[in-house]
Amino acid sequence: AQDCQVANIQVMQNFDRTRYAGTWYAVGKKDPEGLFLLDNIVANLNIGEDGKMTATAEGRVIILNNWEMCAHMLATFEDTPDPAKFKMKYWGAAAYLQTGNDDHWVIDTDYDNYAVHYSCRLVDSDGTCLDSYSFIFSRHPTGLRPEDQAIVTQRKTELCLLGKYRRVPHSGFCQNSGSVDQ
Ligand code: DAO
Repeated sequence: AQDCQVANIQVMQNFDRTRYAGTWYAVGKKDPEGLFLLDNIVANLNIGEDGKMTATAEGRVIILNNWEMCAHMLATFEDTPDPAKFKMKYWGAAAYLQTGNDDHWVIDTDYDNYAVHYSCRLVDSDGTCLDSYSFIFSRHPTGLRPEDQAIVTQRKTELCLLGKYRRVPHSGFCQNSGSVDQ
């Protein structure tokens, strides 16, 4: 059973950042307030020679109400005492894109097929999360393998976010068009 307390959320045990590195396609997303990345979201995670994790990411966004583009984002990760919990500082390659400092928690991954990410931006006074976002990542842009879907559904339930995700399409937008800031 889950009590929806942010402090009680279970994260990946014995997390291995080296195996987490590489390309992940967002195939599902629970949006935060003031949603930013819409779809065609691809993250590339790197481990530097100093062992620190960094990322580049791209995704389709709409800014200034009506301007559709492919956002190129950069992120650095600060370690915490829990190896699966990071503080992620992110900014856009262009100054008008979103910047922020969010938690980046790896809830579960098999490293080769799926990963469940979670970030709570605002903890309520009762200990539950008031504003969260979560990515379901796949190594495959086509989506999750059927055998991974049950475990991902279980993790969504434990995060108290079951039913709050949407599918993230990959239409090739960030390959084919729209990049004004690279
Ligand atoms: O879409 O509103 C939103 C939340 C996403 C925040 C931007 C994150 C950019 C960096 C992503 C790195 C992914 C590992």
